[in-house]
Amino acid sequence: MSHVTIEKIGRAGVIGLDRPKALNALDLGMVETIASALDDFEADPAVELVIVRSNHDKMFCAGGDMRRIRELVLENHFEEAEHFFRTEYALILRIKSYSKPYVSLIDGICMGGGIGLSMHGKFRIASENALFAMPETAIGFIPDVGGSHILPRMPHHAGYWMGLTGARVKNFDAHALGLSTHMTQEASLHSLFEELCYSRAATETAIENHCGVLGFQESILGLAASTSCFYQPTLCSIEDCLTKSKSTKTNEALRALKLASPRSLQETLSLLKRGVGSTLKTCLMREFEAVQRAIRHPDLAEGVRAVLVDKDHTPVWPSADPRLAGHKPSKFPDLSSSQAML
Ligand code: QUE
Repeated sequence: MSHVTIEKIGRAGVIGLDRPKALNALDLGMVETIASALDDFEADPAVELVIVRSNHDKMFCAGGDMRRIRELVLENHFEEAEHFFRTEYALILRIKSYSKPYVSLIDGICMGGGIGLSMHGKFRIASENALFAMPETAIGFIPDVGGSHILPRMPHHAGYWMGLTGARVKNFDAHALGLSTHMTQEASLHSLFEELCYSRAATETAIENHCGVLGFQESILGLAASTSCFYQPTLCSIEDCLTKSKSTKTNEALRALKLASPRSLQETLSLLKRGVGSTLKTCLMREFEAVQRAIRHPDLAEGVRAVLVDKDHTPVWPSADPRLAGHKPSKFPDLSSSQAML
């Protein structure tokens, strides 16, 4: 059974994310079901647009099913883990070039795979409950799902801030950064949905009938305070800048960087820098190679353990161990035998 519902409502093909116990985190079955629904909707002349939404309150999609990925990795089932990401990335490319209007209704948490499912589509409608983040460095992973394409193209270097620190962004900030294309209120989502399904207005007109006109964006100043250090070229200089700035925002960012996997941070910065000049397809191929490395490195299992399994939020990163950093483990003495000698 897949945790997605597929319906035709009026002129719309409707994809409903339906895995509330995991905040709609995507597993392989969900990705496959969504991909085949997109094929069917594209071929069906009665379907004029596609809507993606959650069947449950307070969530859009929390990401990929990283607990499952951790289990596969711990059993050395790397091919099965890779198969999930390959299938997910194919879906993302499909969304990017989809021939009918693709509308995401985002009314809650939208992280990682949720960003992948929505951000490559044409219309992203965010309510006041929408919360966007790419928090993968906290679990020893990388901002994938096309993150290396999206993040380095965001204004104010904000994507570097989001991808490295996992910062959560909402409301006007999310709109100013291009995460949402339209803003609305939770209270308007029902009537927007009805108009999308049943009116004869163009998709964009239907959306605009239910979305607000932007006023003065006070919060953009706070955003600049968070992101200014992320123009720095290296992790060291970013941290140095944040340390010297001593504001609430820079302290928050610094704390997140100190908690994240050192290996993930390096890999992320490199992916984002290379992604700015690359197509989405090239970015996804590069991310897939980075995923192949990440699932073979012990930081991932430890990060998922600390954040999603035990939830102690105190990861002990193998990549932070100076004895291991940059070296092949085989060059080091076997500690158990040296202890035996003592
Ligand atoms: C980084 C991530 C994820 C995350 C937290 C991170 C992620 C993900 C989830 C998640 C959250 C709640 C659930 C669940 C998964 O959290 O990818 O099943 O119930 O799926 O810091 O990449």
